[in-house]
Amino acid sequence: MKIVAADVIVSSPDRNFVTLKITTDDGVTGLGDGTLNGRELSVVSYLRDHVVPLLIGRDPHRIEDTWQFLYRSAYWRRGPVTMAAIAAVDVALWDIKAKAAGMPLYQLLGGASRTGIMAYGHASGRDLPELFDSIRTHLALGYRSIRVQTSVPGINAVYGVAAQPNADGRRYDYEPAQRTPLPAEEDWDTRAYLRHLPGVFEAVRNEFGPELPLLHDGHHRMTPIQAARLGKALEPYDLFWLEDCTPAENQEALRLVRQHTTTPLAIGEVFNTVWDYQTLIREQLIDYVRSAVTHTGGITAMRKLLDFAAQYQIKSGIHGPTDISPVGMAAALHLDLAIHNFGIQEYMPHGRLTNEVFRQSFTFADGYLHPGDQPGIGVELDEQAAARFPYVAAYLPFNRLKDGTVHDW
Ligand code: KDG
Ligand code: MG
Repeated sequence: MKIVAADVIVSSPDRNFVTLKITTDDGVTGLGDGTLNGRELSVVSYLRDHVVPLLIGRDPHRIEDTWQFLYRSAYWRRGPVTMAAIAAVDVALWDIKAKAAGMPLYQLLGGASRTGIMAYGHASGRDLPELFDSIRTHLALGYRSIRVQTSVPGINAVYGVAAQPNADGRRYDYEPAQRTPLPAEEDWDTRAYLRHLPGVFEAVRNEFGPELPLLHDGHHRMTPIQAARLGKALEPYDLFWLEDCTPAENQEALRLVRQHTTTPLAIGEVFNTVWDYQTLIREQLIDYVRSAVTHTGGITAMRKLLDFAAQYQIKSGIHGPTDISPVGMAAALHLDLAIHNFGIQEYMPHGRLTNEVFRQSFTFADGYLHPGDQPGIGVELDEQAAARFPYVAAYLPFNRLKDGTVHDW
């Protein structure tokens, strides 16, 4: 088999997606996701200008060799753009291999280790009644694990809270990337957040009881000592995890957090290689790996990362917001089903237009996802539908403190 074409398709049904379609001389096609929220066109150029010419004529079955070739021959290693581009190629090649084998991808990864993939949904509210309604809605939809995000008095717009007004007054509706010429400015106050959040979790536990797994995303905003304090304050409410409590480029910082709290920690959605986790995993400073297949070099690299984590009883919590396309999501689900150290999968259903462009075989029922049993990863791209939605520039917001200082968003 030989690769005869590799096309980069950019579409913006509900939001921007970058999809790589690889075609072989046998007419088998494979899809990979290279979407990097707010920086999509840099991956498009990396693929079109620098990777596609290298793929033509290669044997699509040589996945490990292609991964190593793309990673090492660039000389310039790592980084979100490079690793998203490599991920797109890697997942497309696994899709082709599984289609050629006539099997769903999870079978090639060792077969199913479980019958379903526990997913968590995103509940949020501007106040407690709205938050409780959102949790009830998610429970009614079948979710059995729930992420809780809430507005904070004194802060105008907080990450992860649907229905709050945007900087420009429009409804936020979760999706943080906005189709505006400049990034929207949001505000932040860590002390107000630390004062408010434990009371919210106390109220949620009182209302919904002790059993429901609850998660929370700190979205990189605390210093290590602030994160330690929050983890400790949340201990009575038995969180499934506290995510991205600090900006984790500084892996050593997690030692301090860990010394002070037994709240489980999840980190890594902005990471893109196993090296970002070396200290975190070796010293058991985290409990869950948050990388996305789309941003961390694909199935090949994620499998190695999660096998490394498994040696330290650290589990998966693969990133799955709506800026991961259905292709990236499907790839994650095959891995989730196959690995032993699965923890939980983030799941935010895509919008109607996205589902018109990407036809998916994966299912969600009773709190559990399943990738389906179609050969390959189980996603088809409707290119005519995709062409109806051209790229629209969009940016993630950024934060400023009260005195105007830029803060982590
Ligand atoms: O593009 C940014 C989003 O992927 C990120 O803000 C989502 O933190 C996130 C999450 O946990 O899903
Ligand atoms: Mg997150």
